[in-house]
Amino acid sequence: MKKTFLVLLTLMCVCCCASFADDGSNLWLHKATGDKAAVTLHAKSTPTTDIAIKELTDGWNGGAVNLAITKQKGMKRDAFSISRKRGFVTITSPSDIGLLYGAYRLLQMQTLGTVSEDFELTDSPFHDIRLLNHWDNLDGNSERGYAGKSIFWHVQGFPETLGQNDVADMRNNPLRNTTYARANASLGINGAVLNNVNASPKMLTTEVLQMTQQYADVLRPYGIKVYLAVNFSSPVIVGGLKTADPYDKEVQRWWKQKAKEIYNLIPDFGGFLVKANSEGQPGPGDYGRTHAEGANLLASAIRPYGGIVMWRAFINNPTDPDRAKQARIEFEHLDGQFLDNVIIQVKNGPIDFQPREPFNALFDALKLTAEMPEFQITQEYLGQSNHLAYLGTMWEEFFHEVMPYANYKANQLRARYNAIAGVANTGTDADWTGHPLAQSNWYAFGRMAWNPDLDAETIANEWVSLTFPKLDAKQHQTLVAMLMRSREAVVDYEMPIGLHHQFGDSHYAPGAWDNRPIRRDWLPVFYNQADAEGIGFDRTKATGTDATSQYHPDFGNVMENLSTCPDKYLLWFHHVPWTHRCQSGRTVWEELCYHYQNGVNEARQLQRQWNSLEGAIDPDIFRDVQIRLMTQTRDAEWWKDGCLLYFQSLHGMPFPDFLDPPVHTLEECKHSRLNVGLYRSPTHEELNKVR
Ligand code: GCW
Repeated sequence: MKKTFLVLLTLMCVCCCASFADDGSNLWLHKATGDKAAVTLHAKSTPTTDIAIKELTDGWNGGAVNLAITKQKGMKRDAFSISRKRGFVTITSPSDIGLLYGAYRLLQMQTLGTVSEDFELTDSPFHDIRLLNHWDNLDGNSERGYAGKSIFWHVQGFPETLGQNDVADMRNNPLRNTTYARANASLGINGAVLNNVNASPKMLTTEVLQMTQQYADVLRPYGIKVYLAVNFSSPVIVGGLKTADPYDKEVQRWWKQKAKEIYNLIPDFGGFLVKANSEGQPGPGDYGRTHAEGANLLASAIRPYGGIVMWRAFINNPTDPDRAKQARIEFEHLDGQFLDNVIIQVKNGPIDFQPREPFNALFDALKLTAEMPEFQITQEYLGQSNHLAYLGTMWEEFFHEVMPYANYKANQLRARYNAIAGVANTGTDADWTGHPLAQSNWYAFGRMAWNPDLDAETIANEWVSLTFPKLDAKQHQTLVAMLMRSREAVVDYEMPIGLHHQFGDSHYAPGAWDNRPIRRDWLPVFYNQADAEGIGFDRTKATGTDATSQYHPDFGNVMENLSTCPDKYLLWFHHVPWTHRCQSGRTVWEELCYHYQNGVNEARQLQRQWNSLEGAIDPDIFRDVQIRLMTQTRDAEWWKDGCLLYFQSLHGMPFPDFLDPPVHTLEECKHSRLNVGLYRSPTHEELNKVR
């Protein structure tokens, strides 16, 4: 009796621990079923097929599985087919990585409940290169990272103390590393730039290259290539040369030598990502050379090995009074001058990852040069890891614009390299992304990189089912609804009707009044152009900066014309009087009030919806998100009060009746330090200590 009781108690403990031990670290990955599936491989075994077999053996509970390599004409290397006949599953692909992708898809379908007795499907990625860009620094910090420290680099006092044991999380914590690799592979993400685009020249030292090699070895079996962001001055700083001029023979030799060293260590090294002559970074412009001359220097060094150079179009130097026009101005005239292993990496919008931007007019401007979009998964301007902002809806909007108006698909398909990148939101926090629900953004990026035709809601449904499989239908719908409205809520309180870049220094708190003596085109007042008469940034051909002409007329003319410009872009393209009537029928002043209020209301609604899930979600995660949502509502109020009181101070009009009266004064808002004391989720190590 005593023994039975003890066994029962132990069992209860195990069950309780199992159900309460969810720290979010498993992401959307399936859990082992306990059964062992019979998996047969009809191909040469590789480390990648070993992983596929293990995943299926542990995770699949629907009968035997066959894995086979089949070469089919016209089938992409990463594509796969899955068929199930009389309960017997066969996965085929031209490659081992395709088999792994197929295995993950099958396991996802199992959790989603979409496996039927007989079915057949084939899937193939649209983009060939699907990358995460980690803005991680060697010292362990991550630029615009809000989920703890870098998962790659924790090098104290680099390089003096660099020793064999001085390695990052990846090696110290293999389980966690494998999760990173599995998570990416489960989505088809096949590359990672391991460091910040504001790149330390030390990345190209032999010590760091050796560490990079270790990452490459861990990630390779999962089909993930490593890439590095490099500093254009590396030949000077690391190589000790006098110049980094692309036309200098020594410099050319240095890059060739470096490429050789890298490929000796990492034969499948992906290539370089470069931020040049932007925000203080060195570049070919320092020597009177063009971006093409700079990019080709690096591209020719790694071309023999099959490497690529991703050259960023984010050239944030004041060469035109309107920053929104800059990328196109800088690159259009260089079309045709780049080597064919150079891809121009273009932020989705023309300014800088704002909560809503029209697409960057550089897309479709280049006819002979490959371009790739850069999304920002980390929420630099969308409440960081405090606010819920599911970005699937933002990227869906991007693809809906860029496909018809910038020939997106045709341009991608004609290029030798067809790629897409997302700035990662990963860090050492136990749940990887700071905000537990921000995992959905990593997931959505991967899914859309694979298939840009997927809609945000389908992806949200998938993610919720995979991450919270125990929710009932109503709870599931509640969470999906939260995700689907969340980004628009942030837009409402941070940039209603196209009013962009209203951030204080931290890119977090409101700063509509900010007029410090710094670069004008970094300041909110420059972008709102608000005064007693009106508000908005005039980018029309008729009276403004003429950014509208950079677009295809089918898009540009609609934006140019005040009567056709949609309200969501009104203040992006137009400067209008406060009394201007929006398409909604309200005046601009009323419309702004309406959206700020709506943003607060929506934030409150998110709180209510989340609270209704109490008991259905792991208590730690529930509480974590609950606190973040409180912060979000508080911040939405600061945004509403701060911006509206400031605009009112310019024109003196009363608030409409529907507006909740402010609870802060303008002075308070000006001195709010919202970004101080951000709620931070615990790291993996911290959680392990308390458990
Ligand atoms: O969005 C801005 C960020 C910088 C970033 C830069 C860029 C890596 O505020 O932190 O630097 O863009 O994209 O290069």
